[in-house]
Amino acid sequence: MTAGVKRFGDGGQIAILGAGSMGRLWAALLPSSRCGFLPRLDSLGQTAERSNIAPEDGTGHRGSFSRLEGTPETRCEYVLVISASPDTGVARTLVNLPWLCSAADISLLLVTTKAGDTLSALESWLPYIAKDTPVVLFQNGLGSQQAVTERWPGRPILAASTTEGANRPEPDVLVHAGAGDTWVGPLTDSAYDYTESVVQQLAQSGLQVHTENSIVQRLWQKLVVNAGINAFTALLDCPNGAIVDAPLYRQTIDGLCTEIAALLQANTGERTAPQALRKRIEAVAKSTTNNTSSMRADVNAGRKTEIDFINGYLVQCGQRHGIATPVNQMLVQRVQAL
Ligand code: KPL
Repeated sequence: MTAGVKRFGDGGQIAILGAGSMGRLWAALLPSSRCGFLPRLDSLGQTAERSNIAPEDGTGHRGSFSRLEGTPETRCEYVLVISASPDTGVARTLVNLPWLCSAADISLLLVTTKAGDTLSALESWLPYIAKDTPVVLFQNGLGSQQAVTERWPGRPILAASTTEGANRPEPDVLVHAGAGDTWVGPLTDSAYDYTESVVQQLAQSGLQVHTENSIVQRLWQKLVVNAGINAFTALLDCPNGAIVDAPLYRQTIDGLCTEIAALLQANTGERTAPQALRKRIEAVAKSTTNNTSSMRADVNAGRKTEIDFINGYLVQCGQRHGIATPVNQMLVQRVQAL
């Protein structure tokens, strides 16, 4: 083993917190014998007290539970559809995963909750999970990652940025709509030594997973694209590719890119011309032309959106740096009013 590189037991469980599209995609593709979902304790009332799980104490004891009140007794079952390609056609697999019934054996935690739910989901589970278990945050946007590292600075916390496309047209069907790449990198000091090992574990899914030591920079790159696409698709209720011809987009995109360029420079030191940002946004809108963005899907399903962690995060950065952000503010207000 390379000095300074930490490995975690191959026999340990990979736990997934958040059974949305991204969580289900990883759950479907990682080795099923090692993988399972964690139920949301906070949505199950005071079950932690009433069941026999107890936070890690001095003796290293972490309890297990036979069944949490409200936890589905059955395994989580859904159909994974690998999108059609002319060569392969459509592949369908029935995926059947357990809800994990013990926190004692978790050697890697993937957090695929919505950005706004991340802190509370971790608040309820981390007391039961070993302090040296790496935690990988998959949230869109920025802001939730900082909240987690401020709350648990001593834990190995990593972030992932992915371009995998997945959606759930029906509750029990997951469509892997587009193959992409996933970058994983450390957020806290103690996470550096775990990065290679986490990347290797995630690569067992067969997806393209890479190490990214400047993960915050990469999260910013994704934020730029989400800030330029998601709110417009939600407001116009259209697929990604259709925004570029809409008057709302055409009238505001240059102002938006000017704001983002100034914020990028102030926060990361990166100097990119607003026109180059617009090109980047439109390239992604065109390459995902028929996709429903995550924000449009949230609005249409009546869920809370991630606007606070996308354009809302940019507004907050503007306030910190004294940079005016009228277009971002307009998008936040209009999405919040939907
Ligand atoms: O990441 C996305 C999202 O929907 O959140 C984009 C890039 C817009 C693709 O749909």
